[in-house]
Amino acid sequence: MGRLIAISNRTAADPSARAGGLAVAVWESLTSTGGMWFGWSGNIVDEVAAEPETFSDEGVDFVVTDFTEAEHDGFYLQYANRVIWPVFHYRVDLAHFGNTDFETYAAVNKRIANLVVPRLEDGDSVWVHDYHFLLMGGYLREGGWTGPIGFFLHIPFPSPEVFQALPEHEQIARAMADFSVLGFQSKTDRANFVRYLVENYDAADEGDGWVSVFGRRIRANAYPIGIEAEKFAKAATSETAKTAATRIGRFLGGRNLVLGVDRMDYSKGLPQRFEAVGKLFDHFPTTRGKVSVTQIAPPSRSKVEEYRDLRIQLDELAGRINGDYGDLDWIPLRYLARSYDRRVLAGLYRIARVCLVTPLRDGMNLVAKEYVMAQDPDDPGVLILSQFAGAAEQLSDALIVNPHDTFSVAETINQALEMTVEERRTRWEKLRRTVASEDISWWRQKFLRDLGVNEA
Ligand code: ADQ
Repeated sequence: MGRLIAISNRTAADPSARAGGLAVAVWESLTSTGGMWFGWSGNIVDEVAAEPETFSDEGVDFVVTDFTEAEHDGFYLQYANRVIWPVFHYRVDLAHFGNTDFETYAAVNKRIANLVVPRLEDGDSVWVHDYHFLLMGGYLREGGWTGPIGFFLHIPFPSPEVFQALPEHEQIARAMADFSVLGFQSKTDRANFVRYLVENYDAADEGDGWVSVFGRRIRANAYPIGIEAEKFAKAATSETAKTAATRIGRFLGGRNLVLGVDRMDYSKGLPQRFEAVGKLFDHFPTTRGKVSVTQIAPPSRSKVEEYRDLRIQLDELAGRINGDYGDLDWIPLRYLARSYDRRVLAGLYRIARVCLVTPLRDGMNLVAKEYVMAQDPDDPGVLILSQFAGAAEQLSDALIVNPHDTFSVAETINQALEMTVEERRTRWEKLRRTVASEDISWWRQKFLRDLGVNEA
């Protein structure tokens, strides 16, 4: 059986980084096939060394390269995070189309492809991850690699009308069609991509995922990513989780906890969520003094300017809501701009009566799945989920909302708070079954099977 070769911007070279969902999935596949993992070292240097850094750990060979300041800026901060990220999340208004950033983005894709190709052997399969490397398929083919290349996009793929706002959409699409298997989070993302190809390049959608375009046949399918479900359920009853629950319990003083956990990013719909909380207290007075909303949202460092604006907006909204409704012994809404250990998060999820997952757009949203797995089976909480999160396709037993309709979100929070334990159990049991069975291993196996990788 051949090796699996992973390419992603950040690798799990640092053992502590192997705790994240994606890192676990890739890591397990690589250790079982004695594979390789290519990516960025995390270092920014004046001049990149001719040879990348290589080392092995548990049978996995890492090949990582440093970036120059110009590469880190043009490739990572600008084109990946200030062009592709906003456009793919339908925020064309926030995209910064520069003159040379695409060139840097392409050059970094090519430079890494050139590190990969000479190290490939017959029988290997390549698996490329995410929006940093949309052009990688094209450069690997240009370098002479004819074997299988899979690609998984962790973020949404926008509708063709939005994708075409990218000045380089055609170059990107042609390079994407050089992958053998293209994985999307949802059926909607897959349909968007295929419609773009059909409408612009006469592609044929041949069924069972097969698409003919540019004289080739590729496979494009939805592979909704999962979590390490059983492990997360265990984390929710760990000592660390219990201690966290006790600590927040002191703050709650018997009130119901409504929880949000997101990276602070404009795609997550936080201002709209805060507006909805204001409307909850305004229109449903029985909730006043009875509910505490806690939003955990650590800043994303890669999007400094947008983060600053968002932070100001959230400060204002929280200040207004707390000023209007708060009392001597009650803070209606607070947010904590920091990260927590996953076991702490698991403990908070478990005692939260309601979890608000209301992004304006999200590839999948793993918080929704973590919340489900952390619940107490006898007294589960209620998941409120945006129709615009990829997870909504699988988790239809959550309370599904339109995050722009803030009054309706307020009503739904009230509905969740009043829901009987019988209905909570019925909904949760269905959600749990899905999250537990369609977990991270299921996702990996489904993708690798289509790529033709036969895991031992
Ligand atoms: P993200 O946009 O980061 O991921 P998400 O899927 O919700 O979004 O994953 C966030 C992860 O970070 C979760 O595991 C969560 O527990 C953790 N996290 C969030 N806030 C935290 C905090 N304060 N402290 C500690 N941990 C925190 C991208 C895409 C998603 C897609 C994933 C996986 O944007 O749409 O679901 O990749 O493919």
